[in-house]
Amino acid sequence: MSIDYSEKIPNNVNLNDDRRLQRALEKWQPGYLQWWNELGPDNSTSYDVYLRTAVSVDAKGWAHFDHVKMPDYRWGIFLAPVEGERVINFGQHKGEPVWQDVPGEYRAELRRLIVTQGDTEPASVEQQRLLGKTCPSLYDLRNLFQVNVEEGRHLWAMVYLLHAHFGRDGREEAEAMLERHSGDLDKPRILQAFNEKTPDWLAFFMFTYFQDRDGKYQLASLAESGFDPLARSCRFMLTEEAHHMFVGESGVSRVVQRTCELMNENKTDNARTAGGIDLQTIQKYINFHFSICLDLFGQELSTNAANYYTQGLKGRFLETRIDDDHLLADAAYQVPEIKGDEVVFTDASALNAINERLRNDYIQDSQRGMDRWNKIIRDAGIDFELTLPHRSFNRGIGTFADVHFTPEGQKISGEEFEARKVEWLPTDEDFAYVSSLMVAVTEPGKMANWVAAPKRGINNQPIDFEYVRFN
Ligand code: BYC
Ligand code: FE
Ligand code: FE
Repeated sequence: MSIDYSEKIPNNVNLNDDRRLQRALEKWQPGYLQWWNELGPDNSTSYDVYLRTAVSVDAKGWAHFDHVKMPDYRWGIFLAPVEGERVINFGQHKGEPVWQDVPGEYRAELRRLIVTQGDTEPASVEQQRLLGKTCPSLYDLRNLFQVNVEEGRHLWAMVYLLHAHFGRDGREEAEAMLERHSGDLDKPRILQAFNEKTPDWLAFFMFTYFQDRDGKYQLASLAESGFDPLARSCRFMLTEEAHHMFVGESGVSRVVQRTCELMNENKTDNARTAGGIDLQTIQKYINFHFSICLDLFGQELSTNAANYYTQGLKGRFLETRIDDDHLLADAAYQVPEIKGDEVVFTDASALNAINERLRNDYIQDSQRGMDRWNKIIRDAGIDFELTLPHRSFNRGIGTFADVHFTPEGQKISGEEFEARKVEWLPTDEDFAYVSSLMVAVTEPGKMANWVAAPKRGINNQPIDFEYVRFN
């Protein structure tokens, strides 16, 4: 089914057939646009950007490229199509047909999951608001805006579910999505990592590598939901998430590559002396972003997560590929615990450990990019290895909150952590240095000195294509 862009709200959910819902969403739309103008990409209103817009949800239609004026981007509502006779694959309703409407007894839980998911989307746009001013290239500027408009659409996806399935309190939650803001002292975003700053492009690449990857794992778990409209929204969102993570992985790759080039050309082991970002600083950024993203999975043992699972609302990553009974009543799963100065893994209820299992899937996946970045360093003949910090390092949620560990996983005192954190986390001075490199490069095909060119352009266009036209 192709999407009609002449409609006020493009959609593949037959919005025309439900006038009340259509009117409610049209009432929300001006507030959304106002939010985008005030807290979306700074100063971008007059730009023509080479964007990918979904014109339908099938394989051919969701990647249509053209120059679009940013405020004219059509945020629409797209759900992946209904799959014949889908059944719930886990929990106490296993084997029953999926729900097209919200089951009354799970209303509060579903609303909470949808609100938490929805809240992260505009938060990330707010966090990235100022980056356009200092883009390292037109190619990168375009990617930033692509990510931003899609996160805006992800908010639309969750707001649609709230409006369509939760009546008045759904509409109130949709309003509140535009009232909470990243970093706001009175009304912050719900999850802490979405209140942090994304002050420079190295942070942006880390964000899209690590934080959007949390999006991948959470969306994949919600794509298993017995509440079918949520599952189908998330399935379509996942197709876009892949590009966000590509921006992150290739972005860090290009920084690492440029750093190595500068080190070799200038025969130095500190790329800063050659105007690049030194490997130590890259490591500190990894330490920060990875550790705050581990918090996004919640506590190691969570009755919330156990309930969501048993109720059939949120599954595990690739639930149907897991070879067990999908009920987990008596199953065990290893979770970390602090015994004296050691972190040990002990058996716990697999149901209560659903968050921890997803975190482990995420950690494994995060390592893959690290391996690729390390190969670039090795191939350059440089003796340095980037590593993921231990799961206990710099944590704010769960077992490791309120205790202190080194990135290697050694328990230390709070005083020692305070004294040594300059070795592990970006300092004001590191941020100031990286920030000093952030100058806008807007000539087609040119790159800032601290980052290598991408291997290829977007949609087979050359690297020096005019991805953004300033008017
Ligand atoms: N910060 O029982 P627990 C994305 C709270 S990213 C602050 O373990 P649960 C994107 C928790 O709410 C994907 N608070 O929690 C990426 C609970 O509060 P109450 C976003 C936190 O529910 C980039 C208490 O601590 N989607 O899409 O099992 C760009 C006890 O915790 C945090 C989702 O997250 C935290 N980090 O697990 C754009 C999916 N962690 O009950 C977009 C929906 C926990 O004591 N969310 N708390 O008041 C969920 O499934 C769950 O809410 C969580 C938490 C997995 C996040
Ligand atoms: Fe998203
Ligand atoms: Fe994303």
